[in-house]
Amino acid sequence: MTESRAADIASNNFALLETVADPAVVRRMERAELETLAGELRAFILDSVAKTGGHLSSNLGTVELTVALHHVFDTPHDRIVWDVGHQTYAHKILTGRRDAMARLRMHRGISGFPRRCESEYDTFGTAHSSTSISAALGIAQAAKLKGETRRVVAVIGDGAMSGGMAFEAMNNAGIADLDVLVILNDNEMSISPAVGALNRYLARLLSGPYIAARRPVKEMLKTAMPPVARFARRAEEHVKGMIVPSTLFEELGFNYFGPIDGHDLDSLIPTLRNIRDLPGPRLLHVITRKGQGYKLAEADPVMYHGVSRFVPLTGLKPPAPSKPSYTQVFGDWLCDMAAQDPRLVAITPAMREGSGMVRFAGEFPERFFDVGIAEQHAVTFGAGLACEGMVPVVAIYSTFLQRGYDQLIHDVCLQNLPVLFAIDRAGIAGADGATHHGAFDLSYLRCLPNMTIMAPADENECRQMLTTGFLHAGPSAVRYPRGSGCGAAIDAALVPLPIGKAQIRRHGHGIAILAFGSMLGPALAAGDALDATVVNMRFVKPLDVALVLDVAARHELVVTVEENVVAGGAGSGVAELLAAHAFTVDILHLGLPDRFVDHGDQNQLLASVGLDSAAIASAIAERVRPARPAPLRANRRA
Ligand SMILES: Cc1ncc(C[n+]2csc(CCOP(=O)(O)OP(=O)(O)O)c2C)c(N)n1
Repeated sequence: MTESRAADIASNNFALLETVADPAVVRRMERAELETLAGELRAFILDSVAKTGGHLSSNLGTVELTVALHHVFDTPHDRIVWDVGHQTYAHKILTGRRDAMARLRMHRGISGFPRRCESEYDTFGTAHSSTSISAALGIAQAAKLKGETRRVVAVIGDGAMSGGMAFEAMNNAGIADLDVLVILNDNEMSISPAVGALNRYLARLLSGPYIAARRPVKEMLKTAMPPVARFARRAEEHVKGMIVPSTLFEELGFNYFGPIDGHDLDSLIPTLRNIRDLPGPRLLHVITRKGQGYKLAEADPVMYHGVSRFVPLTGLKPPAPSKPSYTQVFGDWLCDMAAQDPRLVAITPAMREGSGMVRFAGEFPERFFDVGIAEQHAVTFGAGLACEGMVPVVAIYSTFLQRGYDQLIHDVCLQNLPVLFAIDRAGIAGADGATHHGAFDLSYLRCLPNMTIMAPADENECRQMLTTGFLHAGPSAVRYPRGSGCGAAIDAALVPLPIGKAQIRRHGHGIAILAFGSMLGPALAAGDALDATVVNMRFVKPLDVALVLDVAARHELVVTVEENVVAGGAGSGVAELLAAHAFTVDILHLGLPDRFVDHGDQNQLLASVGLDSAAIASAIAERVRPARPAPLRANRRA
């Protein structure tokens, strides 16, 4: 960051930016003003994210691209579809949400991702990657069917381009006869350095003779008026076919342009102008740098990918030592288990840092596989490894495992293969919001034959359960929440737990609370307040049948508590079990509601959905309070 820009931040000098009520103002701006606007926008993003936390590197990298897009395209009539959407802060600021950035990702504040309900400029809701080309094609197809004239642009990063959906959409786009512009924002990074053959190919495109051969035609295209550009394109295709191999994108039916400097408005604006009305699928390859303009983020884009609050002049400070997170517990267990068992291999779909695998990747590089943003492939790759006697651990966020669901059913469970799923961010994820909460995994896993599902109540139990799953002969899952647990000592030997055994943690009267995983702590507190029996269920599948039946027989009210939607969750499993044994007992299911929960502070959100100890106690008290003719009795219908 330059001295003057730092001074701008200090003096809050966003004079031009403050005149931008909507993108129409950007469209009217002169070239010099656009440069100033981009500078202010970058400073504003840095200043704002430093106060709220959020995605930083990716947003600093897309400032000029965003300015150029809103300058050249008639938004919102023209549709811009952002992939992942973590890089849309400049877009939000230019589309009327500058002041709202002060409450970015906070409860009742704006989301960190595009949302259709937030702005008409947010054409498609995202946060899971690789959807933009599909959505853009759908939008373009709808315009064609309705006879509407609008331009449609998908902006996708090289990381997101590695996802299967992006390939499926490209395959379709090549024959779809739709006018779609795909902008490939290539910064050679996913969250960590981008991996895979496509990434290597893009790097070759940048350095190879191909670029040199087509540069003169591209220069012409940059400055030409559209009719000339069309001629230039035909000429280029002719020349290109004779002297250079066509790009992968051209082979797929796209007209390929670039690569151009994505921080240079003099490249971006004329190029976008000249190609915006060309027919058919086009791909513009734009080169940007993550963290652009903020030296610390440029030097370490991984650390500055997602940040908490910090001071821009000094940068992020290493976090103060605190209780280890479940993610760290998993990462350490992975290394310990790998040291002991050479069959262990670990797979991540592009989440090395987030899933706590940096240490493992360093210590066991030959057994570490980052497969890119490719959850479906990650699961089936694991299945293949398991077929040959390896024991794969697929480390994956609950929300992203949703992408690999058929693979889980068809490739893993159906073949009863020993793949261990280490499912992080299970439950309320916090500031990333509805797209990232792990709200459904217990429901979608529980119905799968052969699956063993565990939910640890503390860090040590997490370690024990991972060992249990690893040594189990079939598919298994350990799901744990974001953040740290209760601070239990982490000293468990690598020995398995008895499968399907729960543990009574408190003996009480009248009420039995069956707590799953992260809910044990609040359930124990509620149990103290209500003198209730509290059970640490440990296993969601198989349930401890004998213990559940016994507890149900000895209490008037059975309460299930889980950090998963109530619908089809662990509590449903308990109800099904009781019904199967013809047991009648009053049951109360507590869990996540049947609606998408917004973003905000994790604890605040848990309280708001009734999953902290006070809310659990009051929900139970409420249930017990209504006058009932006689105390309910658990009775076996013989
Ligand atoms: C399906 C899915 N898996 C994983 C993620 C987590 N994730 C968020 S951003 C990101 C990297 C995206 O890289 P790229 O598209 O190149 O954008 P950049 O941040 O480099 O600008 C990943 C893996 C996700 N959002 N969606």
